[in-house]
Amino acid sequence: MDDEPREDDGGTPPELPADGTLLGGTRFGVDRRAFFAVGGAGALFCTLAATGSGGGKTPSPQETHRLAQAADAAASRVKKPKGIPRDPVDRLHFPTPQPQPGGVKREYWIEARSVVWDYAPTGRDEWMNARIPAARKRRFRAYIYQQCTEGFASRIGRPSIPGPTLHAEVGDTLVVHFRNGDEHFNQAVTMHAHGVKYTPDYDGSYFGDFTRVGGFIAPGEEFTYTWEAVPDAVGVWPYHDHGPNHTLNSERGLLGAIVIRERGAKAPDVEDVIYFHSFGPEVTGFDNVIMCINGRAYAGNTPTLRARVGQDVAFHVIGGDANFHTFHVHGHRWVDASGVPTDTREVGPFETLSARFVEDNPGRWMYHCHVFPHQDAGMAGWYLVDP
Ligand SMILES: [Cu+2]
Repeated sequence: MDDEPREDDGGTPPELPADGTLLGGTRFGVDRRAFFAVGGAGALFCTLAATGSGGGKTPSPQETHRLAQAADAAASRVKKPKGIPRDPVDRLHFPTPQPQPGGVKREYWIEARSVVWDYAPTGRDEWMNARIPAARKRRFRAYIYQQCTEGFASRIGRPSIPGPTLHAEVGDTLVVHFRNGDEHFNQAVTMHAHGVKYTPDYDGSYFGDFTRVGGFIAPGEEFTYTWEAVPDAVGVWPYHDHGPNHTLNSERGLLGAIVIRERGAKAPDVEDVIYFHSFGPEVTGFDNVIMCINGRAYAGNTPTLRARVGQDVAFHVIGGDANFHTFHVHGHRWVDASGVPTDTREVGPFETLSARFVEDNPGRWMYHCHVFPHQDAGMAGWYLVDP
C-alpha cells in the first residue's frame, strides 16, 4: 500500500536509480567540483523554494537532483587518500587519548547505512487536520547512523534521524566503533564530532591529499574514533558525516547528537534532541523542500514530546541544514544563556539551543520553527504535558 512506510530493507524507491554510478559524470558532463560550484545555488534554491520566492536563475529541482547524482557518482570514484605529508604538521603522530582519573570509556557501535525513508508515515498533518496531497511523493533514500550492539552483532531499534545520542561525562572518552555498512551509495563516509576534543586522526574529515586515518571510511570498512570529554565540552553538540560528499550525505540524514555532562551531574527528567533540518530536491528528487524535525514532517509524524508537571525538562535543538530556524514552544518559557526569559530563540546551522525549564503547564501544546515557511512545510510537532 503506497501510504504505508516500507520496510527498511534496502529496497529501491522507484524515483531513484538503483545505482548512482549509472549516472556517471560523463553522461551529464558534470563533475563533483562543478556540482559544488552550483551547490550554493542549489542551497539557495532550497531556501527560495521554501519561501515561495524562487527566482529564474536557480536550477530546477530536477536539475539539482541530477547534479547530486553526478556528485554521488564522482564521490564513489574517490580513491582512498594516501595522506601525503607536505608540512611538518602532516607528519605528527598522536597517541589515542585515555580517560582521565575517575573517567571511563563510553563505547558505541554505529553503522552508517542507507534506508528507504518516509518523511510523513501517517500521510496527514494533524495540526491542520489535512491530508498531505496524495500526489506528493514521500519516500526516498536516506542515509542514517544506526546504533548496534557490541561488535556490530545486531542493530538496536528502528532506523532514526538523528542517529543515537552519545552520552559522556567530563573525564570520559567516547570510543565510537564506526562501520560503513552501505553499498547503495558506494561512497566513503565518516563521523565528525563537534565540541569534544580530538586529534587530527579522529577529526573524521576528508582533506584530499591530507586526509588522516579517520577521514575516509570506505564501504565495508570499520574505524574506531576516540573523543575526549574535556571540561569545556560540557553541553550538547552535533556529529555528522564529513567524508568526500558530506554536504549531500549529511542532508540525507547522517546526523546525530552528543551530550556531555559534568561528572555526576543529574540528567534532566525529560531530555529530547530536536534536529531542525530539511530534505531538498537534490536528495529526494521531489519538487518541494521538506522541512523536518528528526527526519519527519508535519505534526503526528514529527516527534510528539511528552512530560508531566514538576519534571525537569530539557529540549536540545540543533540546526541541521543551511537555514536559520527559531525554536518556539507554546505555553512555556525558559531562561537563555544571557539570563533573559524567552519562548523563541534562533538556532543557526549546526548550532545548539538548549531550552531547560521545570514543567508547570499541563495540556496539549505545539512546538515549531517560527520561520513561517518552515513551519508550514512541516517543521512543527506536539508537546503533551500530563498534570
Ligand atoms: Cu526553520
